Parts: sequence; structure tokens; C-alpha cells
Amino acid sequence: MRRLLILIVASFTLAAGVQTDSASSIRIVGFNATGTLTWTNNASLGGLYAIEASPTLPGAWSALDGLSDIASTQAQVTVTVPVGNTNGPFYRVVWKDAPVADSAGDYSSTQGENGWFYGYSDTNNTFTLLPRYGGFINSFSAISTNWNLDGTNSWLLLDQFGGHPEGIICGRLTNTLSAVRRWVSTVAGTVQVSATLKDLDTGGGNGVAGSIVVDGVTVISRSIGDGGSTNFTTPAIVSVGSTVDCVLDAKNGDECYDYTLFRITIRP
Ligand SMILES: [Ca+2]
Ligand SMILES: [Ca+2]
Repeated sequence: MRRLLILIVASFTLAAGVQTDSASSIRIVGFNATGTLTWTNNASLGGLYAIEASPTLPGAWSALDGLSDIASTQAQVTVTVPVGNTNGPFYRVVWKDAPVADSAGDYSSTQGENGWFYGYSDTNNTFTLLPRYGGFINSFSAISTNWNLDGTNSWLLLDQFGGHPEGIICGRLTNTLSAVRRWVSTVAGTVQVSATLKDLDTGGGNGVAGSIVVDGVTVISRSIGDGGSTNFTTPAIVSVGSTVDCVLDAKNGDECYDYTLFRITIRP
């Protein structure tokens, strides 16, 4: 799970002493004596940020005029903060619209870590955890950083950014299985689920379908052809403990050339 991410910046007189929240994907990459502050966010292309200042650590943080709603569409942001007697000497960047879940940023080699589980479903929609991490070697996927079913005896896998479904056409298993990345909600209410779906193996095939299924009910489903891509956002109502399944299906059992980017972020 991902919450409000905070990063503490040492004063400009100690610019080399930048401290970073270990769970944060935000990195300060520049801060100088005139107050020019630059950070990057490797979990998101853009976001809504605030700069806050404190005279002490751990801090009595207060917002700075004109720097409490910094909207950016870029992964790297530069602002000028007022460095003077009434501010600082400590500053921090607050990511105000950080997602509660990010399939890529939260990816792990441990089932359940950060609320994510890596599995698959059959035609009866029974969810089963993938049993193996590593050992799947194929030219379309990073060698050992994926969850998979049976090494090279099945096409089924999930990696940091997407995965591959199973089917009956391209010669491994003889049944169709969807690759399912499951998030178990830590929040209640309406969330916004955003996804990017992109066929990365343009060698052929009939494309894939990507669906968001909340507590067993399909909220949205999109289909793309070979080499196709789409982005979508949908509201979904969840309870604490709800399952949000990101289902990657081969389409009509044709899993040939189906390696796919399927990245999901969930915001309150
Ligand atoms: Ca394809
Ligand atoms: Ca397909």
C-alpha cells in the first residue's frame, strides 16, 4: 500500500544531507542556496505536491504561500522555495494525490506484500496464487523477476509492469487461464482505478483483454488488438478487504504473442 509520501529535505546549507523516506518514490535531485528545488517521482508521471517548511526536526510543518498545490504533468518538477529567516531551515515535499496502490511501484517477490497478490483464474473465475517467482526465461520478459506457473512449461506470468495469459493455441498448456493481479483494499469508499493496457509483443496474435473485477463483479473491460494500447479510469466502490482483480485474458484462448503491459494505480 502507498500512502501520503513525504520526503524531508535538509536546509540549503546542508544540501548534501538530503533525507529520503525509504518508502517514497520521490527523490530530491537538486536544492541550492537560492531555493531552487528539484525532485523526481519515479512512480508517477506528474502529480499534485506541496512544499512545507519547519524550523526543527521532526518538525512543525507549515505550508508555504503559493506552494501548497503544485500540479505537474512531468516526472521531474522544479520550484523556487523562499529560503529566509521565517522559513526552514528544513523543507519537505508532500505528494498530495499519491495512490493507495500502484501495481508497478508496489511490486514484490513476496505474495501479499503491499496488499498485492499474484495469481491466475480459470474459466470458473477461481483465483489461485502463482507458485513460482523466477525461473521463467523467454525473450519477451525479464528473465527472473516474474511470477509464473510452471517455468517454461506455461506462458502464464506476471511481472512488475504486466504479464502474459495462458491459452490453447501456442503450444504449452491445454487450457485457458487469465493472469490475475489482485489488490486487497485497505480503504473504504469510492476509489478511482486507472490502468494502461498495451500489447508489447507486436509479432502477431489477436491481442488481449484487460478487466477490473471488484469483489467478483466486472467494473470495466477493454480489448486491444495486436500492438494496440488503451488507457482508462473507472470509479469503483470498495470496502476494507475488497478484492480488486486486474485480469489479463488471452481472448478466445489465443495466447500467441500476448505479452502485455497492464499497470494499475488506485487513488482515493
Ligand atoms: Ca501481440
Ligand atoms: Ca491473445
